[in-house]
Amino acid sequence: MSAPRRTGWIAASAAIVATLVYGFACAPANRPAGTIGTGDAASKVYVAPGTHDEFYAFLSGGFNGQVGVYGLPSGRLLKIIPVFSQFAENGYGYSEETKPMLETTFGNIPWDDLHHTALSQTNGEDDGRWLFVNANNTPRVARVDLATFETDEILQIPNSGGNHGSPFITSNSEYVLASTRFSVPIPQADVAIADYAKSFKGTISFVKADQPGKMDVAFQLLVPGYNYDLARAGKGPSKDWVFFTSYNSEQAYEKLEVNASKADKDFIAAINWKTLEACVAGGKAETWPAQYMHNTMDHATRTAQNEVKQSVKVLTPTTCPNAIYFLPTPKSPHGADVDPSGEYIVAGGKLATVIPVHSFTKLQQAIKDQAFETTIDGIPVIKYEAILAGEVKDPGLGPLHTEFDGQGYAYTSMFISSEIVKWKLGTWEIVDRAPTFYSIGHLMIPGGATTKPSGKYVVALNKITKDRYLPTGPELTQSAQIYDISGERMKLLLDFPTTGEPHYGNAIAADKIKPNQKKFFTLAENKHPQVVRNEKETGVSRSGKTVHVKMAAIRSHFSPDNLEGVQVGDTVLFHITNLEQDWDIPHGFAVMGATNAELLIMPGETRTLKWVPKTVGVYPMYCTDFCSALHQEMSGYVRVSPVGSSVPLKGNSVKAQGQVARAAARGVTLPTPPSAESANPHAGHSMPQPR
Ligand code: K7E
Ligand code: CUA
Repeated sequence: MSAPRRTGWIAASAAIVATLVYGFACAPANRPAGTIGTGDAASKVYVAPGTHDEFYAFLSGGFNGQVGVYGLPSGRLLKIIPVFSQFAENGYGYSEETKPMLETTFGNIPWDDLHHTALSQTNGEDDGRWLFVNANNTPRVARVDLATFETDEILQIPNSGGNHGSPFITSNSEYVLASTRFSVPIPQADVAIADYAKSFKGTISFVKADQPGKMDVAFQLLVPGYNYDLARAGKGPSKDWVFFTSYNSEQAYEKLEVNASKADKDFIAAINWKTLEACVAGGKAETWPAQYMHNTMDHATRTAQNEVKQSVKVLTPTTCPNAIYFLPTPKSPHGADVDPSGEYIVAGGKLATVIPVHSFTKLQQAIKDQAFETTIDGIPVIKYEAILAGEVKDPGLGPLHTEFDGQGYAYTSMFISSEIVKWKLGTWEIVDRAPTFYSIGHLMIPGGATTKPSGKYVVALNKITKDRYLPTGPELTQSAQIYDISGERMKLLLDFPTTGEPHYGNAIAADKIKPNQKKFFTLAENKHPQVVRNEKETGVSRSGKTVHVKMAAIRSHFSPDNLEGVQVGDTVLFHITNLEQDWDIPHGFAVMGATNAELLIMPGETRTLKWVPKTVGVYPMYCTDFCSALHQEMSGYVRVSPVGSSVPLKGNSVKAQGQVARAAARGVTLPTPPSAESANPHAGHSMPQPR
């Protein structure tokens, strides 16, 4: 039996079993795989050569610590943005300028697990300035600048044991949220794990986010020792509130699979951040010592720098009353999603048999009426019935996450039954369901987290790929699928593979991002201490065992391109400035035997590669990015002599020779300033560039 047929049969029988067991109320007949890849579907995702996609999609890369940028609807991969992981392809985390971005109080960490994305918002709408992402393992949030598509800032989160419920954003980008996935002793201490219930706590952090370079933990709220999972900020009437799911209200610390799944309900924590702000302003917060790192990219030098912060403001539910309430929610909830109107809070109870929806209006009334069933650590627990707007019955198995189309419908991912379920807000009736291939986690509608979703497509972000693509050994690609949701029924248009494992993602109209693109860095504004603004400023110098090489890169040579007088054991720092002032002309740099990655140097910037030669010899170095017809000629040598050698330190200059060659090639008379390169958009493009 062929693989596709076998899988088809398995999927069909799984659907039958699910239908038998759960008797889907309004389940339409399962549609055959024939809805896939029809000519009509193909034309809907076809973006003709030379034309652009309508949306940018930013999909988290999960365990790759990066963000994949895709065009929608084509699913074409446009860029990988390294955030928490080193990226040898462009030297992120390897160059001296970017290494500090990965610094933490635990040391320099080359990796993290990136789950969630949040685009900056103004008045509840995506504004296209920044993308925020979380590091799940070593708690951090990062800001990506959408003018450069580069990581611009990373803030470590103190008093946290894993930063999963993050970085969801408030509707004017006031705060990004960060909750601790694992409760831990706070502050950290040597404590018996069996003392979990007594000694372990959670924190919910509010990270000030509205000014680039100034992210900071404004305050933290100390909460009971549960697992805090996901979050959403409110919008419209609920915009001063944020909602966090929690599980393990059992406070189990071993065999969580069983012991954290006992209670019928856990909680959504509803928190009024304006009230917390007022408490901080009123002096109710305690200042606790806490060490955490703040890394920022200095835009003048294009060099990351570190600051260690020493304290954090902490509030508790008793020092700041009326700020947090628990909403009972079945069962081990995962996602908490707020509809575009801000009225409905939808929970994905991963073990629940319904999708519970809470009403923000009812929540306000219940608080007024004090409709509480109990209080936990100073947190009133509101009666379930008092806040429930409705339940979507028999939705399928394993509801996780919900997005909204802005037309009154919600779309919930069903992890176990591998499907998207479309249902109507207010009546809670299921109106459509579509299979996903396979095991969908998050799903994403462009603008689906805002007050104005686009309602055109939903993208399924799947955990398991199985037979969807050509097999690639034991490890298969991850997978996304795009569905047309402009009609009554969802229609699968396209599968596309993703880098890493996508958890959440966001998509935004390309028009909100495209016009702001930085095309190159202005050389005249480059304040890097080792910058060269022309080839005359290049040179080599020694200070003890450190050799600084100030080098220029311009089509199609390095200057200097030959170095002598370097000795074994020297720390050689190649500071390379790309003198080009034109779009899409990076130069690369690599030297044989360097235990490091390459550099990829953008026009107008300076990047530094550190190299410690261990043996004598003559080492080639070269440009790694096919930048012109004479790219192969863009190379040179470093001569490495024994320690104490009398070979003088020197670098030649190829300025004259290089300029003559380039001028001759273009029929220009010397002298030619480097900026003349940009006057000719085709300089160096006389042949196709195999990249
Ligand atoms: Cu559901 Cu980490 Cu958002 Cu993955 S989480 S799916
Ligand atoms: Cu510069 Cu190739």
